[in-house]
Amino acid sequence: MPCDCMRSIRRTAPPQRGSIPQRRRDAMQRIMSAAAARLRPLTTAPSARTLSGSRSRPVRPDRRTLYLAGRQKSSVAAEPSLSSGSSSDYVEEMYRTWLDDPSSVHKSWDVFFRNAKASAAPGSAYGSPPPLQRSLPGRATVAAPLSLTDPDLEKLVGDHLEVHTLIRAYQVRGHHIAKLDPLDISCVDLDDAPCSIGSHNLGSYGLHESDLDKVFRLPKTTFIGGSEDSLTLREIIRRLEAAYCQHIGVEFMFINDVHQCQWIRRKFESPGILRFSAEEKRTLLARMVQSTRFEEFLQRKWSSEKRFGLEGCESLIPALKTIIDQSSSSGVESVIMGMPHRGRLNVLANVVRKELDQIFCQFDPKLEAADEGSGDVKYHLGMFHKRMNRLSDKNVTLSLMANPSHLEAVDPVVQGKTKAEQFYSGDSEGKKVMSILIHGDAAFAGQGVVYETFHLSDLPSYTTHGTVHVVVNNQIGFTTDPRMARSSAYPTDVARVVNAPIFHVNADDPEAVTYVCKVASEWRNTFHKDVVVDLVCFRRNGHNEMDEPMFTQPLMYKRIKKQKGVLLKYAEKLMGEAVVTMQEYQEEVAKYDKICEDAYARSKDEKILHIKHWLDSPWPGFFTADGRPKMMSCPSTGLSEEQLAHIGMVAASVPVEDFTVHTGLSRVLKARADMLRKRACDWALGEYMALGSLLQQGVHVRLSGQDVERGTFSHRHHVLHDQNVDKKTCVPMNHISPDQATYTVCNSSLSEYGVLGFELGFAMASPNALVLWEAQFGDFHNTAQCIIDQFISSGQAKWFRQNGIVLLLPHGMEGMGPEHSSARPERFLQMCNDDQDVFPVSLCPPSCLVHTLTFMLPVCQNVREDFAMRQLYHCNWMVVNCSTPANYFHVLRRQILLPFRKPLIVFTPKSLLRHPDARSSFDHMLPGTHFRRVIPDEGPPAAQPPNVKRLIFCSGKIYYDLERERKNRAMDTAVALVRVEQLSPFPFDLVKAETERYANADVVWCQEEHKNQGYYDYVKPRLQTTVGHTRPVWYAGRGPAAAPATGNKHTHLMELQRLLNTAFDMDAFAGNNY
Ligand SMILES: Cc1ncc(C[n+]2csc(CCOP(=O)(O)OP(=O)(O)O)c2C)c(N)n1
Repeated sequence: MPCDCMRSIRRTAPPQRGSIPQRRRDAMQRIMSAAAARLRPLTTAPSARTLSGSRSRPVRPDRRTLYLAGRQKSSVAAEPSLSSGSSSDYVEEMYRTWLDDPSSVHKSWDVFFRNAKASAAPGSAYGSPPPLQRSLPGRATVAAPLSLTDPDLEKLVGDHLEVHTLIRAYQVRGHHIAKLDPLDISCVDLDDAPCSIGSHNLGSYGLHESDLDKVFRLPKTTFIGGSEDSLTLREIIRRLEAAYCQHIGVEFMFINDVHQCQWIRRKFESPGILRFSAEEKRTLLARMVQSTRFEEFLQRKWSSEKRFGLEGCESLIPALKTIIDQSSSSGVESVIMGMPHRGRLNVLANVVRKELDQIFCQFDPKLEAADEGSGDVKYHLGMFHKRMNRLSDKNVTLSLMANPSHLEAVDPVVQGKTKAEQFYSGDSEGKKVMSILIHGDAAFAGQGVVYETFHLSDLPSYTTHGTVHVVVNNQIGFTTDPRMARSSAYPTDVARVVNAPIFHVNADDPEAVTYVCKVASEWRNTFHKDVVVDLVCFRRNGHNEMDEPMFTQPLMYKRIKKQKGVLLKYAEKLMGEAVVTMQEYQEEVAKYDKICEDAYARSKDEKILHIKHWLDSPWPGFFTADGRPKMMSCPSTGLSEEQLAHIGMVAASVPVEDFTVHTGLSRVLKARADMLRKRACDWALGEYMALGSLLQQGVHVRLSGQDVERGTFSHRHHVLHDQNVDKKTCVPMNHISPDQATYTVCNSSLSEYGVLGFELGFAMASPNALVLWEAQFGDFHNTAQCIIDQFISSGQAKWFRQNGIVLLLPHGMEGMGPEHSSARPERFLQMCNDDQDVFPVSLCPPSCLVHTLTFMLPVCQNVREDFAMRQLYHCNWMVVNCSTPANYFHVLRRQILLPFRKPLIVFTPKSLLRHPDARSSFDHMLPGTHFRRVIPDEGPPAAQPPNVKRLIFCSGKIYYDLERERKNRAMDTAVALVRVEQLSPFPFDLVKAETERYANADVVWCQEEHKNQGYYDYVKPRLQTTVGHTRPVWYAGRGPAAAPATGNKHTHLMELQRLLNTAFDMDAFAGNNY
């Protein structure tokens, strides 16, 4: 019968206190059966010992896999095998020796065997035998098969094996019965992965109550003995239950590394690990006071404001502080954090230490915003702060990254920024810079980007050498129960893909939380691998403070209402232990309350809100003190002939000795050399020149994306592979000059969301790096749409931070079908912030403008540049579609030579990569040259503008089709072709000059994309604004369509011809309504 909506109780009613739920008992029974199947008598007799339980599986002797019921299978390939017989051989060996001559074995073994033979009273057989590894002189190391006729011996050895199995079962499954849930409503559905451990289940292991006081030797795979190597079964079980079944549940036995498993076992099994000094307990109490009273303070002052409080998981604050303390003590100097809404203000206040008055004034609705941009709600803002860590006595920089509502989207961004900080500080092993990611349980399980981010964690160019993940597992996602929110037992199962240990902990036990966090940071700082802390808690209020949780989770919330606050519980515990007095506790509370009250009073003096005070990634020295660009100009982006020739030579050669490249690649390099002799560049060479020259200037360049090293279209070849030696590679770009910056070019995992987020984070760390992400084909960017919408296009407006990331998006209708054709320019253009209806004269100083018939125009080149700069400065991002290698070269270099940073979206070509006309002469790349926002027609039309009947504006590859068609039709003087290379911000000034030059021509926008796609919707109103709505703007292109392109080559070509016909048909628009 389904239970009432107590959301976490899964398929069964809540367990009675003190009793073991039937479900668990069944579960235990089942696992026992499985384990029983592994147990055999020491003889190799084919019949397995019959043990209780009915669902045992046969075990192949050559497979060391522990078969578990249901979906969880645990590989123990890396574990020393219990069934390998090493310990049993040893005992047998010992017994045989003892039978021969009792004096030839250690005294303790002698006592042991004599007692055993005499069926000693429980507990009295033991006489502390020597360690297993001690070899016996003169004894054979491999015992001949012993025919065990002595039933006592058989039982003795069998019992030892069974005890070992029992120990192992606790290590594998102890977390299943740990008391993790503060509400005790059993949130984890382990029906399919049951557990059979505990003293009441001895029978499943062939053990009996009478064995409880017998002494058993401990295997090397446990540390419960501390300094003892044997214990009674009763004590073994007690210690295992203490280690694995209380408030900490450790999931780690899937890890394929014995050393790492042993490390974890030692950390959790060693006796006395949870002993805290009085001082440590008082510090922990003080942290709990801060965490709890902060939320209470906000609630008192702003009871009707959303703050996504931490109530129910107050121990998150000591958890994070412990991780930071511990990491700082291990040498970490910078911690970069990402987290969602829940408890964020608390983390800002009590972990990052944002001034409380700055937080409180965010609640004041009357304060005006001082900065440009939209700003963001207070629980999304970021922060950067350097402070002294009291435990380590060292400085540590803490950054909490700003993030959007989109849960988990910030994960890869944090990782990218962390990687960049590691890179720039030469921290190649992650010893100085680390990341902490905080998650909600529903989001951690549900959002695919979590998985994508985990998969970056061990890739050479993406690893941050271990992240500590902390899950605020309040067992609910908005109104949704875990049973509806995930198919896995725990919300943390995703972390298993990278062999990260998972430490579940009852968040109502602050000491257990603190211990687990200590171990987690030690793990990270020892193994430099990811680790997860799962804080099992509850959410005292609704999703936010205004939300009524009883609508959907009535029973859960009835229980929550009765739940005592964790601070009070912990304070009472410490008072009971005489660690603090009531008075001391109350003083601690009063002290923190006063800090809040004082800050509140100060916050009232604030008149203005500054978003820039919430910057998570400052760029010291890049801007003026008040955050402005140091100049408003951009130098020429051209290079000297020598530089071009030198970089070209590198691009056309193999700069190392004894390196065999593929013959096909030799041809590519030779073709490059031939081109260079003609002082020309194709697309790949233009890119080489841009990136290489920036490296020469000391600018780090990082190009990342799927297959970018070779290039999807096999045109780039930035990494050469020796054809004879495995993994021998050469990156010629790193051989340009001895003092150059490093070039990082890296094939990424097959992810867009995760990898683009990562690169965005990387670009955040420094303005002096060119960070490029290339999509395999432009349309694949849509799986990273959240990074584009929430961070790239709007990041500066929301969070006052700039970013110069470059997106390279292969685009073009080439008959390849609906996919692989369109990078969806319309989407990027729709998000541009320039006003389609306003000719931006306000960007020009009045002295630089002249009146034309319709508008004021900037007059001279300097003024034009200033206009262009101001336009760029005010835009949210730049969108370009370059038609020549030279222009691509300039726009990449401009990205770094600009005095500010904006994201750059580049639609890049496919067939143009090898198009013989899509070449640029060095002349267009020399000093004095620059990126051309518009490329006017420089042929016959420009010589006789009045004769031109049609002015066609276009962008990208279609230019070459139009050019060919114009030639075929001999219409060189009648039709002018003008390329709009920078689509956004729209080059109003240059476009206007063209429309005025060809005053007799009708104005056409031509594109190869469908009418409802491409550039048309963006360009049309801007062209109309440019001509003051005095002339029609006609369209030549494909009609509207749902799919970006046809899958039929013939149709594709027909469509192309049709649009070209329209473009050159002088009567095409006659009589049409405008
Ligand atoms: C990608 C995304 N989808 C949906 C939402 C709407 N949303 C906000 S909070 C929330 C529940 C999150 O649950 P959980 O991750 O467990 O965190 P909690 O709020 O419980 O702390 C949802 C669905 C969102 N913010 N982001």
